[in-house]
Amino acid sequence: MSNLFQQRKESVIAEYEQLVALKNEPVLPGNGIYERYKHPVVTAAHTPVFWRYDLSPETNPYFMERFGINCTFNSGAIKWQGKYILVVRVEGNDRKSFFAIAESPNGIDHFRFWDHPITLPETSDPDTNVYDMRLTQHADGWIYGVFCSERKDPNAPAGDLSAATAAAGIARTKDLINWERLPDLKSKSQQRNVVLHPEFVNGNYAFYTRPQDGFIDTGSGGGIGWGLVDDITHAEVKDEKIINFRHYHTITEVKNGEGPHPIKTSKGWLHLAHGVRNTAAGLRYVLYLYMTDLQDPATLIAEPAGHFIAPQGTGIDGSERVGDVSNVVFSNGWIADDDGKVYIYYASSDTRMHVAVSSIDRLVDYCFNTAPDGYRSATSMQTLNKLINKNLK
Ligand code: BGC
Ligand code: BMA
Repeated sequence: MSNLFQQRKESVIAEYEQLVALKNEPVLPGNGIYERYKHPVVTAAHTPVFWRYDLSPETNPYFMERFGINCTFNSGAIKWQGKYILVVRVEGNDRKSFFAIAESPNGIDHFRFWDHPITLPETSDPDTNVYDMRLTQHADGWIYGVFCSERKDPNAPAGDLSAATAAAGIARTKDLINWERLPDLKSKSQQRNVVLHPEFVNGNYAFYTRPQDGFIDTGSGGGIGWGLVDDITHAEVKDEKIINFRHYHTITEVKNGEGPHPIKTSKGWLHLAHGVRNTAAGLRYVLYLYMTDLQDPATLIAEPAGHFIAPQGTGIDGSERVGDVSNVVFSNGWIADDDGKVYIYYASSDTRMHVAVSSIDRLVDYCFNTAPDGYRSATSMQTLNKLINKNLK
């Protein structure tokens, strides 16, 4: 065995072990709404060494990477058998993404991947790429993973290699190991950011949808939709109504979409979503919260103005603002723990995963006690003056 092989192998493994052993800590005092954590929780470097390297000196004498991992982001989340589980969107150097489970004992650090990525069965029309899985432990006893399935647009003109179609893929499992693939969701338009509501609604399954005009353009799509489905094994949304609208000159002007499924609280359903606006530097993705009625999850009851989490520069691990797709935060996973804590898992710039920690009480307080958008500079000023006057009285 060559010296080089042995040396490189030892230092690569040592670096990996050091990374997964790193203790995380909250960044204080923060804004009081949540605490960000100092280090990303999952990065490409958290993927096992035996995924990236051939460990045999005979076939890999230089100990070089044989399967490069480009990034790890947009993860679904669930608490499962006492462990904090992320279903991570892992993207290889070849731009294809797949799902893999990373597990932590405490939700904030020591995330380790399970040995194998998830084997996700294909349908008769194979996906080119799959990404952004939302996990739902449904009242029917299954854990569902709803994700985006992307395929080349069969009607693309010759020479157009970018035209694609997006649909909601559906898979389910009881053990997070064996997954059954169901037919993709049928609806009137393409779909991305589709999420399964955890409870039955009048005996039906309920989906949060995001109708869109094309692969990218949400155009007349209006916002986050809601539709009922009677048979999950042949899911079709026939009627979609918009429950959370996009608005001019807000953080959702260009697009929005549901994050993970909402959390049930005594004051209503607590939703996490993303909003997108366009800028001279490209699209800017931020996260926001809204609440809907406990009895009717499709009725909006509170929506604070503006973003809840936006990409930020943070300390030693570099800036959330910079990555493969810069100026993006995106979330499709959070965990409401038994003690009322909420672990919000978000990706920055399509590159790495972070956690912010809050509680149901704090997030509900934020939703009801942060003023809604008045849609004009003057109304924002009124909101601010009200607070200043109260404080200076
Ligand atoms: C990418 C997604 C992206 C989508 C729309 C897909 O090809 O994989 O990350 O959200 O395009 O831009
Ligand atoms: C999309 C999402 C994400 C991604 C974001 C920014 O529309 O579905 O996959 O994080 O764009 O690139």
